[in-house]
Amino acid sequence: MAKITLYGSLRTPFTEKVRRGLLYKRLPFELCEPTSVEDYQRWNPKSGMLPILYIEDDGHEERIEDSTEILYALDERFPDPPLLSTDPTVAGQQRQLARWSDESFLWYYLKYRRMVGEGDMVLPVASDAPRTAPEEDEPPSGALRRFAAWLRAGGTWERPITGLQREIGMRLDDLVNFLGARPYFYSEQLSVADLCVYSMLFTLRNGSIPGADRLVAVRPSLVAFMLRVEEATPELADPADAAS
Ligand SMILES: N[C@@H](CCC(=O)N[C@@H](CS)C(=O)NCC(=O)O)C(=O)O
Repeated sequence: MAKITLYGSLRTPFTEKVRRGLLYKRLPFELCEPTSVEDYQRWNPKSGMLPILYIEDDGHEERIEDSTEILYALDERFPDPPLLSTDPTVAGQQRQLARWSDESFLWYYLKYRRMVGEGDMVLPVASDAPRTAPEEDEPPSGALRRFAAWLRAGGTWERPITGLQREIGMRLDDLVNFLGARPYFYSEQLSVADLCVYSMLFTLRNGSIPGADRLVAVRPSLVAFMLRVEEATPELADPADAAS
């Protein structure tokens, strides 16, 4: 049996996505969360990015990075249950939605960070680890700040955060439409698309962007979808539950 270790912070959608993928496939694994910025480079010397998955089998170690790529690699290696439909048209839709979800929600998150003046990502580490406070710039004058806000809002007086929430709400409506009456996106079975969408909704629900938790909560079909994914990916209470 392969030894699987997932390195990454559970505060990010990317690690949560892979964790759920492993649970769905009932694969036992160890989770190691970073406690310092150095852990990123140590666990992934190639790019310094987490999550990364190590699979050790018969003395051979494979390292896979990028959460969605990890899911595809897991699916090739442990195909049951599959993470893509056997129908190539549906599989194409699932791949496309996975990509759309990864890109669009990250884009909104980065937009929010820029909006609050924290453009550079602070690497997530376990909450008890020491953090360095970002250096504070001189605050701009009142008139300049108002003008910058007006520009950010596309020449309207809508507060930037309200505009962002409105845009995220529209993306969530897109998801409601894509899902329709099916239990999962484009299929009766869970796929890579569902794990990608779930992880983004999970992060929105956890307050990564102010007000986004409510945007999810007021869309019952997305709330029910999240519950369905959680039920399909229960924790491995005991190694005996795991696939052999
Ligand atoms: N596309 C990657 C994104 C992962 C990612 O952005 N990880 C961030 C933490 S949230 C990271 O490791 N950043 C390290 C760095 O930028 O040096 C994935 O899906 O895994």
